[in-house]
Amino acid sequence: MEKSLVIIKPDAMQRGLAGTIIARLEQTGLKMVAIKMLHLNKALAQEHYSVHKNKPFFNDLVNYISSAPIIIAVFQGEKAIEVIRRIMGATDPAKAEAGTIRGDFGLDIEHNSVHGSDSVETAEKEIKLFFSEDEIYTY
Ligand code: IDP
Ligand code: MG
Repeated sequence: MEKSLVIIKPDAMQRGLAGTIIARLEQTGLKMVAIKMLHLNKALAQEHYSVHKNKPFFNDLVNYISSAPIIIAVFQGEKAIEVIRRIMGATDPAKAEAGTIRGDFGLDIEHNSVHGSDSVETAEKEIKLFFSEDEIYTY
């Protein structure tokens, strides 16, 4: 059983796509075990994206993700990380296949609607950043 952290990014929130994206995630058979709405401050945004701190797009990305409220959730199940990466599609919506979340809804490489963890280690770190243990449910 794996857990993955998902973020519904500001571009999706602002277009009323949160429910649609959550439905697609649930349709995979993965179970939603935690969810909250947050308006990230800069420090938390920088921490979440710290692996990208030397990238040219880092400041823009931090400003974007902290620009408006987002939904942060944890999905759990077999191969949760890989399953979510697959249904999200490629980072750049222009390259993401039709039928993927980014292929269908992403606006551009930055405003690509959704985040999903990329490895077990990253998922653990990301989940800890946003959720305490008692906010993650078993049912
Ligand atoms: P991922 O979200 O598919 O894992 P990463 O390479 O980890 O992609 O990048 C994290 C986020 O940074 C992307 O989802 C996107 O919002 C943004 N990003 C990635 N590459 C670029 C870029 O070249 N220009 C602007 N923003 C980018
Ligand atoms: Mg990534």
